Amino acid sequence: MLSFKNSLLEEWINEVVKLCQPDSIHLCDGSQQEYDILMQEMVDAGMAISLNQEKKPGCFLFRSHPTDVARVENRTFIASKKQEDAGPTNNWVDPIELKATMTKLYSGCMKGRVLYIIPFSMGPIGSPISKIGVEITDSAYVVANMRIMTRIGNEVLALIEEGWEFVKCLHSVGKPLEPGEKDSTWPCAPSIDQKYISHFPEERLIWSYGSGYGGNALLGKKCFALRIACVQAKDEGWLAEHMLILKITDPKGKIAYICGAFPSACGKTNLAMLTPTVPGWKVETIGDDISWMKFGEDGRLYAINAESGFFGVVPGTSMQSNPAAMETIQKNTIYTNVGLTDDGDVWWEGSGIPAPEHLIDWEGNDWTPDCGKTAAHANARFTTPAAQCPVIAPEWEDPAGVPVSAILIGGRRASTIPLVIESFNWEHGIFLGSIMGSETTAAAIGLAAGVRRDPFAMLPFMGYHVGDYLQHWLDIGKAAKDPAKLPSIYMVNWFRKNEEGKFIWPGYGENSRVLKWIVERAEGTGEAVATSIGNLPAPKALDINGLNISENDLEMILHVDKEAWLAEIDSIRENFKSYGEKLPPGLSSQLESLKERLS
Ligand code: GTP
Ligand code: SPV
Ligand code: MN
Repeated sequence: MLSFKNSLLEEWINEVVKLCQPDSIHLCDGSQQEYDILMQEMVDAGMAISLNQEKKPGCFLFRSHPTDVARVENRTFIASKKQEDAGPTNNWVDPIELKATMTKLYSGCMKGRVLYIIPFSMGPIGSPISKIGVEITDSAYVVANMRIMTRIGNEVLALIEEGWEFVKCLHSVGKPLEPGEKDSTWPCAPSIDQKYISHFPEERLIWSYGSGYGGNALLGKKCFALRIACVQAKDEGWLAEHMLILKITDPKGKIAYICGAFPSACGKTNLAMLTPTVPGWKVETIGDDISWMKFGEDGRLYAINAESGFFGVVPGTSMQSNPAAMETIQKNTIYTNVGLTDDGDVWWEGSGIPAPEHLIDWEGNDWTPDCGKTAAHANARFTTPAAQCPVIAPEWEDPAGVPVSAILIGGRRASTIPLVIESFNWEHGIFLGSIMGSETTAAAIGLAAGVRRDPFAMLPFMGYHVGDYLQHWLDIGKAAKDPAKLPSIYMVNWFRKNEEGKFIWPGYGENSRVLKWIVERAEGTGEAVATSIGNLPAPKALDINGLNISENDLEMILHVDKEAWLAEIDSIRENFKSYGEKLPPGLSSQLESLKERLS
């Protein structure tokens, strides 16, 4: 029996211990020494590879099981008491039934393993916007990743002992060990239908079983900071969103903070760390994945980064595309599912470094450039401390957060959506957020290719009914003391393609040209033309000085394709219909007005 001053914590932990039957228990203090010991144990057990210490000091490589490589959306459940509260976009199971199923799985599931207790804070410890969780897990890999991605250990436990509320997060890889059985290098449940990523929103409870990867297992991230937190946010009048946060400084030194919602693997990390190509402008990072926003005393929305590390997509990361990320991941970084070179370094596709003649691929097999397979998995990830990022903003951990001037929303759209659209007003902005779509990526397993609607990039992360979620965004607008202080909302699209299937817009650092126009709009100097879909940059308002783009291409990415938009309207209407009665009426009338403006 473990004992704590906080009786809720004590009861819960002892209940879990009794159910899961671990061999031993480890309460994480969060120290460097603890991290080092865990890493050494995993290296000794053959689960981790310590990389070449001269090239990559403090870095490790893990290879996951080939079936356990990304989030599993079809095994992710919102078990609210009533099905209608989960809504049409979530997998719902009755909580009593789900608990019965999972209790059987959890029975004895930690046999032969250590049960780790991780007290963690999402957001700076003690900030009025932060919240606390406790993850119980049987994975040392999870402990190591949580230590980078969140603030863990004694300081957080002290707050819980003082009586702070905490979210209960239970995780098991789902692979108990028989006496004497040798562990595998990446234990997980043997089949996909034994994996459960379950959320009980009314109880603020998470039960995850069977996967050790990313958002399935690091429960502070998508499970808590988005799916549970967005329910808390609705109840308490704030926002928990899948957004990067960046700081931008203009040549005169004027600062603005911008949040951006993009679906998984659609460019948040890259945008958050961008190196502007427009002279005199500077971008610094506050966060790259999760933004929690609350109204401040002055009536503005203030955002914090809920995390303290980056769990970023590796393939495509290079000195060309994202030098700041490249610099960040040279030390103290965990790599999962990339290639291992013969000299103990890492390699991946799109690294900008020529492929070595031989390496060991992410599945542990010999690899040569002509072998027909990629060395890294498409959803290979780095886990790296945010504090190491060369462009992290000094105020990134300010407990008060940063005041948000603009919100970007965008996905991967080969056609239809122009480079940037400014919303007419808050309600129109929420409408644009509600109709967001994106081509699917490798960040989740088993998604059909093609465009899917992904409102505010939250489709896989909404802990409640999509209609109520969109209504909450509208309510936030109504709750603003001074509507003029609400952030302006912009839809962007870096991914429009030409007839040859090539991206028209160069993207990455060149996206600073769009940010510049947005900042100038806020300052009152940027010029726009009103169109049927929203305000677009006036001719010449977008700074393309020094950019190698043809007139024709520029026209194409700023063009309002009426035919395509009319087709889009039909598809949006279908989608809205699937939301049922809870679709906010304001959004259907936005759709009808759009149709009128287009015809
Ligand atoms: P999650 O961590 O899954 O939430 O992803 P993310 O939204 O942070 O995406 P990330 O920045 O890691 O980018 C994912 C992929 O998109 C990478 O392969 C990038 O190279 C690519 N990408 C990012 N920005 C751009 C851009 O401006 N243009 C183009 N063409 N590709 C981009
Ligand atoms: C995403 O898929 O949006 C991610 C990676 O940020 S994961 O943490 O696995 O969800
Ligand atoms: Mn993400």
